[in-house]
Amino acid sequence: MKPLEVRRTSYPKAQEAVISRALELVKQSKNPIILAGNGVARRQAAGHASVEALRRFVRRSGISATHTYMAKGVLDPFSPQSLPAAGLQRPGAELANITQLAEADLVIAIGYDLVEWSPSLWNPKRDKIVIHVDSTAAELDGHYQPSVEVVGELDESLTELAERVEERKDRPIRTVNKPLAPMSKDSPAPFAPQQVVAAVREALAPEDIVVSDVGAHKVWLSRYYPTPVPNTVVVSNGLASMGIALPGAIAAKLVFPERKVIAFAGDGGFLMNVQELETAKRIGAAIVCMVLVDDRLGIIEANEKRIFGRAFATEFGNPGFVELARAFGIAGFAVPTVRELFPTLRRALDLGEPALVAVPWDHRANERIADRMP
Ligand SMILES: Cc1ncc(C[n+]2csc(CCOP(=O)(O)OP(=O)(O)O)c2C)c(N)n1
Repeated sequence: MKPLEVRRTSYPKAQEAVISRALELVKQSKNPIILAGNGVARRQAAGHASVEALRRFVRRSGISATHTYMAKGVLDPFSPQSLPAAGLQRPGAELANITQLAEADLVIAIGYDLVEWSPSLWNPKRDKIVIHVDSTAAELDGHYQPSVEVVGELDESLTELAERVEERKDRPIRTVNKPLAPMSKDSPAPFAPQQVVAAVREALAPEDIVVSDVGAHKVWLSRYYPTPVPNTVVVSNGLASMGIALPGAIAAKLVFPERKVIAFAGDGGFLMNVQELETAKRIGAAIVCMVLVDDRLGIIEANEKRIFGRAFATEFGNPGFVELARAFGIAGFAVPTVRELFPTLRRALDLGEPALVAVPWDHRANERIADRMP
């Protein structure tokens, strides 16, 4: 039986008058901001034309931009106009880092999915003017009542907006995307999230892929992993199902066999679908599973402590992950010091067969997850 043919819906062009109205609102606004969502990267059939057009719109308008975790790669991470990613479902948490969003009078939401990151978190007082730019009409919500809906093919609408927006070079740039302070390479285990994320970035080329699981590690990866190429960081946010990293990485490897693929998972989420190591071995999917070992459901523990002042039953015992990998017939690596993390990752990635790297992970940073980023 042949697989069904992939069919692509094409949407009509956005109305001229609507685009003009949107640009008028941009002109009148004092503190506009762009909030890009995963819709910008989803329709790869357009060859990332939407991403190119979005980046041009950002550059020409001079407006700073943030994006949700699931939209990693849609903005140029090295542009001073790019703000940190947002996606943690906790009031105030991301606004502490993205003050421009807190202060904005106008939000241009592009390809934004409100299920991923609720508008109540960025528009708590419902006082922001919203421009909705997407291929379909807005899903309405008390905190998401667009004044204008630019509905049409995203790449076409963005090209039009980029072309016609007033070119500005005088807008304030207050980026907080500072490079990370160098950390001692000699630190013993467990390793700080920033160190681990930096090692992953160093080990992978821009086109390579990371599939994240769900937990505190997802937040650290989304915030600290510079992503120049769209669809190279796959994050399950919004409904956020744990257990996605390992099967997701196998799928990514099947689609892009020439790219390196890492499954980036907490110990809790990894063990939910650990049986898929057998699949990876059987079908020869050369993925690398990074298991972030902290013997607890990290984000849940941090939330319980914050809300109730203590945590209940969030710690658990783990199997020896190196032995577990070997029991599945795949290579397993331990990483005793952070200095060895990068070379170990490289070795695992170069094996050409599935491998597991057990990474001692410092969960203490989770308690500061809602604070301003260093
Ligand atoms: C299938 C599923 N069950 C439960 C949850 C709720 N949940 C979200 S994060 C989390 C803990 C994740 O722990 P771990 O995988 O160890 O990652 P860490 O937070 O330590 O980085 C839980 C239980 C979920 N998102 N998905």
